Amino acid sequence: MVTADVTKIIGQVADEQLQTIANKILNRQRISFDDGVALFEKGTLPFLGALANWVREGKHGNKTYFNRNFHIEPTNVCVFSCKFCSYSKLYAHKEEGWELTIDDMLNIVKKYDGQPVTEVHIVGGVHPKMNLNFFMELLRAIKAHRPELHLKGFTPVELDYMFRKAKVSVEEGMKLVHEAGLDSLPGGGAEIFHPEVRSQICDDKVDAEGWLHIHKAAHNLGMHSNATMLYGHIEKYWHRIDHMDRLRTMQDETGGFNTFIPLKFRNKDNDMSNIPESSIIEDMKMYAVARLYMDNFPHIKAYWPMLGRQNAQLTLSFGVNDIDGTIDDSTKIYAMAGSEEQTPSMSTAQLVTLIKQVKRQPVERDTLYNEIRDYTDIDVKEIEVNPLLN
Ligand code: V47
Ligand code: SF4
Repeated sequence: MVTADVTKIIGQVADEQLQTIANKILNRQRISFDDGVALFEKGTLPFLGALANWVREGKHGNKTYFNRNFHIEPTNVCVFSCKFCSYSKLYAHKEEGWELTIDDMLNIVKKYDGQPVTEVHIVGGVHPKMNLNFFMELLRAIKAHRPELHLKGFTPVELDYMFRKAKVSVEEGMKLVHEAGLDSLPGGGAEIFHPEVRSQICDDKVDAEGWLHIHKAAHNLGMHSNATMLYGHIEKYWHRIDHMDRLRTMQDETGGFNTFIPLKFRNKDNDMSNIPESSIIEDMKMYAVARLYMDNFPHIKAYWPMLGRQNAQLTLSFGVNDIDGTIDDSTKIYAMAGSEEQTPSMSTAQLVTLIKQVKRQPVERDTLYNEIRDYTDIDVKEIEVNPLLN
C-alpha cells in the first residue's frame, strides 16, 4: 500500500489522538505505551489494518515466509498447572500421559531422513525425570544423526526447571545446552508477563524476569529466539502493551529476537473454559497492534494451527509476514485446546496456495530467515509432484 492511500484512510479518522499516533508511525517514530493502549481501545479495523500493512510492506514487501519443520513433544506430563493448558497431565496422573525415550525421539527425526525439512521444534511439559543430562543427550543424538538440522527447543519454563534441578546458573545452563546442539529458543511460556494476570493463570512457573533472563542469556551466546503472548482471556489491553513493552525494551538491548507470535487463547477442556474466545475482529486488531508496537521485531508470525487456515490468511493483511511452517506433527496442544486443526500438518503446496490466494509472495526460509526458495513463479502442480519442493 502506498503512503498516499494510507494517508487517505487516516484522514477519514476524526479522533485527534489516533491521527497523532498514525503520523508518528508514518514518520517512523516509536509509539508510546499510551499510544499502544489507545490503538486497542479506539482503533477501527480498517485504520489499524492500513497502518500495520504499510509497516509490513515497508519491511518485507509482499513476501510471506514459511519453513519446513516438524515438532517433537517429549512428554505431556507436567509439574506445573497452568489454568489455560488443555494438554498436560499432572505428574500425579502420569499414567494418562506420554513420555518419549531418546530412541523414540531419534526415530521421529529419522522419519524425515532425505526430506528437505530444516528445523525441528522441541517443546513439551515439564517432567521431573527428564533432566538437563537427558536433554543434552537428546540434542547430541539428533545433531550426530543430522548435523544441519536446526534445533529450536525448550521454553524458559522447561529450561528454568532443568537448570535449577541441575544446580547450574542460567548462564552455565544455556552454555551447556548450546554446546550440546541447541541452536535457538522458541517463544513459548511467556503468556502474559504482568504479575496481576500471571498469578491468576500460571502462578507456579517461571516469572517474567526469569523468562527474560533466559532469553537474554541465549542472545548473549549469539543464539536467536522468538517471543509469544497468550491473549484473549482475562488480560486487559494495557497488560498486552506491558508485555510487548518488556520485549521491545529487551530487543533494544540484545537484538536477539526474530519473531513475535501472538497466540489466541483457545478455551476447550481447560480450567478457563468459562472464558469466551476472542472474536476474529479482536484477533486482527491484536496482530495489527503487535506490528505497530513491536517496531524493532523484524517479523510477526501467525501460528496457523491455533488460528485456523483462513484466519491465518487474513492476518497477512494485518501486519503478519510469517505463517510458521509445514509443522507436520501429532501436536496435541492446540487440538486439545479446541483448535479446528486436529492433526496440524500442511504440505508445501498447501502452504504456498494459501499464501498465493491472498496475492502474497510465498518464500521458504530457514529458522534464521535466510531465504531458501521463492515460490512465486513455481506452479503448485509442479510442487505437488516434486518431492524436493513438496
Ligand atoms: O506457552 C497453551 C500456548 C504455548 C493454550 O517460537 C495455548 O516458533 C492457546 O510457544 N490456547 C506453546 N494457547 C507454543 C509456542 C509456540 C508455538 C509455535 C511456534 C512457536 C515459535 C512457539 O502454547 C504456551 C502457551 O502460551 N498455549 N495452552 C491454549 N489453551
Ligand atoms: Fe505445563 Fe506448559 Fe501446560 Fe503450563 S502450559 S501446564 S508449563 S505443559
